Amino acid sequence: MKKFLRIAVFAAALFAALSVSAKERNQILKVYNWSDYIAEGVVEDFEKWYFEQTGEEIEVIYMTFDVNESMLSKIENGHEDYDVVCPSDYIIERMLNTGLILPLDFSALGNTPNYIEANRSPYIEKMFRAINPDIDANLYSVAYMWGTTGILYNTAFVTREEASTWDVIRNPKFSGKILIKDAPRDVYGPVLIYLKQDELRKGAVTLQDLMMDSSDESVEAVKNYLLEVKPGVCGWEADLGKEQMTKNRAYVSLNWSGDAKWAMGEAESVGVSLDYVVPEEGSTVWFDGWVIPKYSKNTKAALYWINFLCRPDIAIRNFEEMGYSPSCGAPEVLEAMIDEELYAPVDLSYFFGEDAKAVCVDPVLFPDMSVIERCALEHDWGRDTEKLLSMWQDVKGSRASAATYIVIAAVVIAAAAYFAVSAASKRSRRSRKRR
Ligand code: SPD
Repeated sequence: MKKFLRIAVFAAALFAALSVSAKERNQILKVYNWSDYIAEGVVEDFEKWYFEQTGEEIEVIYMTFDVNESMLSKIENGHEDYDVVCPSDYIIERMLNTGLILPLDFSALGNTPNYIEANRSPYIEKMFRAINPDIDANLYSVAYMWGTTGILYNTAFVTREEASTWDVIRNPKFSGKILIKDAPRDVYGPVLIYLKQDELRKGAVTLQDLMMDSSDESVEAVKNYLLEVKPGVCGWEADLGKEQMTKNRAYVSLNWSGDAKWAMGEAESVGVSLDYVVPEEGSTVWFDGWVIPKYSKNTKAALYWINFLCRPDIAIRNFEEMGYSPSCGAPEVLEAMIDEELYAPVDLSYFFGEDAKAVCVDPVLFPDMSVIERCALEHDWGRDTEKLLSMWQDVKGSRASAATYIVIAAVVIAAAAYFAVSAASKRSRRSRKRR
């Protein structure tokens, strides 16, 4: 009986494997997205909706990443055939510049409503145009979520004033309780803004200048600053920091607004009070957007995927579960976010149009224009990116120090000497026995 069961399980597994591999490539959609970045059930609902719209079956193969650069390298160097991926602004810029992404062909949508064009926010449109002055990024990519980079802090230990400067990550009061995002560009920008605050105030440089500044001098300055910060850091995290904050394991986290919003909600339910602020010196504003890489093998389903995520009800579901601000500028999205009991009015006309001059929405998600004005978009560094990644390794210490190499070499030499001596003594014992 046991044998029969084993054969049956094997046959079922083989059948499942064969039926997946028997699928035509145009029945498969390979999606590559950030981890923790989509609400439960959305993938399955897309599969059903695609069938309703086109009469064609689709199976989504959903894969995730934590770091922009590792995702890019799979496409740039590995030529992986992902159909649709979700990089951040400066990576979209790089992909545009290097011809790695395809223009969006809306005619592929046939009679399906075009939610992408119907719900574009004027702000997102403008920011996407700023990605590359020569090529309109709106023709190649569609924003998914957006936000700011700032400080998430525990209000029981950190005051708002203390959190309102980037120097909080070097404040000895919070040593051992500081988390830093493991995202080199998102840390480099704010730190450089902090270091250059006097020049910024005097107007000698602009935020935009700093976003392009990959000079040796600036990279070195940021590196030295981060080396000073490092002893107080309890983690360089890609996704786990938000949870650490809700559990009181860290008090200060250099983080994205979406993670902050999620953590603030979770923390409240366990009696921990967190808040988020964009430091006074200025910061970065970022966008993650969908693009279709040139190695895509199913551009039609990829476009449908992007279109589905721009449907207001889907945008609301994703926002409610993930905590990230949707890029969809539909009135339903604004409506879903208004809470007059919880929030004071903010001016969101920049995002939702003139009717949104004073709306009661969480400012962590949709900051007032005054905050946006002190934020800038990151830009691609081209070949200098290597410089940044190498600085990051030096700071985090993943590169072994000279001392580590000396210790390893000493252990190897000692082990080799031990084996050589014991082999020689065995040989001499054997030859003595023979005699
Ligand atoms: N868990 C999903 C996180 C996605 C956040 N993207 C922000 C990128 C900023 N460059």
